[in-house]
Formats: sequence, C-alpha cells, structure tokens
Amino acid sequence: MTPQTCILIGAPMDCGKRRRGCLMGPDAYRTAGLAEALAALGHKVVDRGNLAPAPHEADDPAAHPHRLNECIGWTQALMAEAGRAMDQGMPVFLGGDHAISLGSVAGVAAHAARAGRPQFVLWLDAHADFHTVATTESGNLHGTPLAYVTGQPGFPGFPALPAPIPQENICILGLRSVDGAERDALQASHVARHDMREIDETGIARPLQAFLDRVTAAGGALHVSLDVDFLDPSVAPAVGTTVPGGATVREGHLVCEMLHDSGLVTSMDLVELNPFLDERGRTAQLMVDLCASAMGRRVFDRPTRAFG
Ligand code: 5AB
Ligand code: MN
Ligand code: MN
Ligand code: MN
Repeated sequence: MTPQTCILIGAPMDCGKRRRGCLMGPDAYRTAGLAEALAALGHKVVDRGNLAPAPHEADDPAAHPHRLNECIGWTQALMAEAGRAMDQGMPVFLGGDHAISLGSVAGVAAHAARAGRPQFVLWLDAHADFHTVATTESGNLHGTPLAYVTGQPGFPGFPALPAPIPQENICILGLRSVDGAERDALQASHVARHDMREIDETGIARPLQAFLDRVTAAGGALHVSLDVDFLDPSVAPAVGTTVPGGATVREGHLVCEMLHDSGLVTSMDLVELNPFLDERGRTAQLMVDLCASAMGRRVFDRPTRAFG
C-alpha cells in the first residue's frame, strides 16, 4: 500500500436541509478515531480543523430554497480549500450535509483540470442529488450537488464552475429514492446509475468494477462521495433521510476495499452523518471503518482463493 498524506477537512455545514445536526459530524468522526485509524495504516494524517463559510448575506429563514446564501458561502470556501489540499495530499472532507459536495467536488475537479487529468466521481447514495435550484421541491440544497458539478444550468449566485465534470464520468450506486424531475434529467443524461434492484441482481462489485475500469483507462482522478444513507438505516441510523433497503455493512466494505485496491481515489467526502440521531456512535464508527477500508485496512495482505 502506498502511504498517503490524508488531509482531514472539517466542514460543519448544516444549511443544505432543515433538520439540524450534521454540524456535529466532523467532531463525531474525530471522536470515533478517524485520524488514529488512518495513521495505524501507515498514512500521514493532517487535521486542518473546521472550515467556515465565506462571508455572505443573511438568509430569510422562510425563503425557498433554504439558506441559499449560506450554501453559496460554504461552496466558495470549500472550492478554495479543495484546491489547496489537493496540492498537499488526499483531502477527506468531513461533513456536514451533502451540500458540502457543491464545493468539494467543484474544487477537486478544478484542480484536476489544471493538472490535465479528467475528474471522475463515485456517488454512494440512496438519492440522486440531481436537482437544480429550479427543480428542487423541498428547497433543500443537499439534494443538488451532482447537478451543479456537472454544469447543469439553474444555480444563480453560485460560483462559476471552472471545470464542469462530464456526465459520463459520474457513477451513482445505491439508488432507491429518486424524485420525478431527477429521474427525467438522469434518464436524459449520460450519468451511470445503478439502483438497489440492480445491485441485488448482479452484486455491487460488477457495476463498480466496470466504472473503475473506465477511470483507469482514462487515467482519471477519482473523487468518492459517501452519503450515510447509502447504507441501510438498520446499520447506519444517524441520518435525516433514511430510506430502507440500503447497502449492507459488507457491501459498504467491499466497495471501499475495491476502491483501495484500484489505487484510483484522490479525494473523498464523508457526508450526512447526523450525530444527534446516532445510537452510541455506531454510525460514526461504521463510517470511520469504511474510510479505513478505502485507505487499505484488510484482514490479509493478499486474498487467498480457497476454490481457485
Ligand atoms: B441527500 C430529496 N430528493 O430533494 C430532496 O441525503 C431528498 O444528500 C434529497 O442524498 C436527499 O429533498 C439529499 C427528497
Ligand atoms: Mn495543484
Ligand atoms: Mn446525498
Ligand atoms: Mn442521500
């Protein structure tokens, strides 16, 4: 395993939806021992502490969408920080709700473009997060980052995207709750999307490996965005938007183990953890363990094939 410099960036962003609590996410990951787990794998770990949003106008609490100006302020701050962190190692963005990815993904993509590398994104989520500010019914901007980073119109006031990510460079795994407008937009798009029914039928390794092969062939940088609700709520209850029928603990680990073996991951988000809803820290601990798998934790150095 190649040792990395992991840059932990706390983003206690809580304005991407109405239910509060994701602002406690970064400290829950620290409490659950994220830095220690990565260091135990031989990585250098730098904890940058928590970011704050760029200065912004106050939001009207009743406005639709919810807390737009604050989300724009966070997007500016995260985009800038993502570029700085990519120069020093592998950023791990500790959300915060999924609206952190408006900035983290836009920022790493801009960095990849400057380095002349195509950016790819793996989105592990029950939801598509493919609304625009114009189509969102809930007004919750944590449901919009994939539309923003792929350059869809309909994000007035947000920073111009230096490097929109081509739709064909995105893969979503775990889908089981998609709104009408998102479904129409996705079906008309080139985004690779795999719902839980497909994962039930084929296993999760097949669509993931097909995507990783495409990233390898393109020499791409790979950002992984892990939403807690990708996992089944019975094993990961600490999230505001639970949807039954999600990934098992082993499916989560297998994805992360394959990601590590691919050697492709250049940046990561851990998002939507709401510690206020957790049970004795078990969701925070599972997210830390998944991140450790993605960074090289394994039982044996080489898998043995008993029936090979
Ligand atoms: B999450 C919903 N589509 O727009 C909406 O958790 C849910 O980051 C969005 O994936 C869920 O409000 C956003 C109904
Ligand atoms: Mn650079
Ligand atoms: Mn999400
Ligand atoms: Mn989700």
